[in-house]
Amino acid sequence: MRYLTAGETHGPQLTAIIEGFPSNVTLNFEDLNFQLHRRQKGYGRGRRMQIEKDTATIAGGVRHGKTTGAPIALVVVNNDWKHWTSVMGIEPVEEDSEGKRRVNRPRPGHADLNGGLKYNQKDLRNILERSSARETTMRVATGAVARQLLAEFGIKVAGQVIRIGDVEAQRQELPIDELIRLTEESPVRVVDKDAEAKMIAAIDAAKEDGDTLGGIVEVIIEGVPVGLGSHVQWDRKLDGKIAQAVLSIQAFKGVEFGIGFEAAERRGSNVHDEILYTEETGFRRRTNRAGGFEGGMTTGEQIVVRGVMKPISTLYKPLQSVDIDTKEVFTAQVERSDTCAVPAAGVIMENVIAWEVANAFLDKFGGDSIEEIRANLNNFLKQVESY
Ligand code: EPS
Repeated sequence: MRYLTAGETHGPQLTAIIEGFPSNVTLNFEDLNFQLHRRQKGYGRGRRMQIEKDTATIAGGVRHGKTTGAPIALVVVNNDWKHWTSVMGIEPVEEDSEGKRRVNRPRPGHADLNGGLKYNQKDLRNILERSSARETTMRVATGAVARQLLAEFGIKVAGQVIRIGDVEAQRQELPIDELIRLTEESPVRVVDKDAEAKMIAAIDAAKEDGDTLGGIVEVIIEGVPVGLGSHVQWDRKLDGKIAQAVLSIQAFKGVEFGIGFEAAERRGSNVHDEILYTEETGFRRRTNRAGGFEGGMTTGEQIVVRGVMKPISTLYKPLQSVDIDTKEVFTAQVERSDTCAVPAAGVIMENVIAWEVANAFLDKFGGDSIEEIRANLNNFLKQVESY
């Protein structure tokens, strides 16, 4: 499977095409839009989220509620476009037109300057419009489609915020359905109520100061069979693919699995997961410090991934920058933005990881229809059982 996205943050619409999705999968449009709505929630977002009410339209690949195997085309309209038709219009305009809202003061931390130099654009709006995290709408839409394939096989996805700024949530071991329910009720997607209040206060304080906050989110996937991914080639290791997907989310700077970076401090005996066997459960691990991967393949335990998001680069009290015309020192341009998007980033991370897992699932059990995939999976599970 593969997908591409297109569209600008203040353009008419966002578009995605999914290629290679199997046939006969029932697509639940409510579930798809529920993922888009989850991404728009979260304490700390700006005014833009009151303007947009993201809803996906399917423009290909689905008939009478089921996929046909043809490319799936997804469209999300930008409601804000009506305010930006002259700024973002397709038609040519005068070079020095006021209506262009030209950006010539690159914002530190954004793609503005590198993109301007690379694509030889003297209006940095041509860079920021595409580099904007608005694009993650389509990453969630494509992931939400993949997630429905995973759900057919009982695979569940959850996410929780672990840290915002200097506030860390107490991590609690909960059944996955409970974790999904409790995080959904929280405006910052944490279970720990004490941390929730402190995170909200930290976001308010950062907003007051014209500043922004980053954090850490954790995604858990349960019900994945053993053996997705492969040890035999570097680009078939599924943990590697998930890491790439997470780091490709706007503003993500780090990723870890299981105990992650903590493994550096511990002895091996306190890092690796002992292997157990019973007739009932088959092979299991006593612990899951590896976060569900050994040798680039799933162990069958929960996949546990954490990602680090840096604070959003657009600051209402901007940092120093240089005017690209005059080369004079200025404070960077202010564009409307969010104070903290960590809760939304958790939703994005869930869905991009769901995509990677679904893709690896199809690599292993591939077939053109859901029936063929199910037969392949059942064969493999029988083989594992009698191993
Ligand atoms: C973003 C800036 C803000 C965010 C936007 C991402 O948009 P605007 O510049 O229109 O205020 O709200 O996020 C979304 C629109 C979204 O759907 O997530 C940026 O610069 O990345």
